[in-house]
Amino acid sequence: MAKLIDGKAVSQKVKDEVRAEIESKGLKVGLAVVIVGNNQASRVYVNNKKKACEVCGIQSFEYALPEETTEKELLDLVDTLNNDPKVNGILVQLPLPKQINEENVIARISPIKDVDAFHAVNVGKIMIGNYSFLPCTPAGVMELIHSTGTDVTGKECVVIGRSNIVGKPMAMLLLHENATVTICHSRTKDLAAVCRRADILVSAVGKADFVTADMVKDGAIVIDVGMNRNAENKLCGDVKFDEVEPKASYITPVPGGVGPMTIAMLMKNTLAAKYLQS
Ligand code: L34
Repeated sequence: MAKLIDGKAVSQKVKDEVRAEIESKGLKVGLAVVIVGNNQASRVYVNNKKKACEVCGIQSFEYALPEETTEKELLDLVDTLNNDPKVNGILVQLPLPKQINEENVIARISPIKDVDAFHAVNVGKIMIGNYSFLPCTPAGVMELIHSTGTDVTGKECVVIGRSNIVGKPMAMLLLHENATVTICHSRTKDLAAVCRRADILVSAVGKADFVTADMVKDGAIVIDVGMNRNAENKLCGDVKFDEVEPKASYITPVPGGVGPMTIAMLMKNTLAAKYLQS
């Protein structure tokens, strides 16, 4: 029987710390949240981010733009937010409608307001190990691993997925803590065998029921970054929870695992941005 890692509780602790610091120092901190179009999941995530801002005493400024927004219009908004002193952090929720090039938008955000840590400058700094912001989802995963009392040093860690947003930075953060890291992807040969080596298995694939019991070593820590809908439109992760849970030592649920942590780390980054700018 695995112990469940309570992402809600760990994220609440992080948010409490952010709030306590903002209150005790009397800081004025602002986050601009930009959402383009009518993606339902994005709407939920953005609402959760706004709620978290309230909990932390961060002022949120929402910009909800229509589906047909042009790239130029969005880039102009980013310029305005870059120059607005009340805005310490800029978050442009992804994915964006297809007429807008995400790379161009990310590149336009001032690196000192880039609370997602998606800008090439911040990605580069993370790679060197000298960073201002950590990417929210991977940083949240590290917090969840720490919450189990596990020392990552020397552990075999396997990350499934190689996206710029999760897989690649995830591997880097594990490496910074002296793990032996393997990144798997769609071309990996004998994925199950590679995963079975993992003391810590992080799945960021985006497919329901992708991680099955035969891919998990007895006693492994299993972190599920997936955020999928199954056939009944129910939210579920990448991990076939019912069969993997008995083998794992610790496992994250979906919902209530990595998702809330992503948001808590965004709050932390927004506070860090405030310091960076003052
Ligand atoms: N720019 N785009 C940008 N930054 C990000 O960090 C994200 N991400 C991903 C999608 N696009 C982004 C998020 O915010 C995924 N993501 C995210 C954030 C929060 C939650 C899920 C994904 C979340 O709140 N999850 C809840 C359940 C939500 C529900 O009920 O649908 C949970 O408990 O997991």
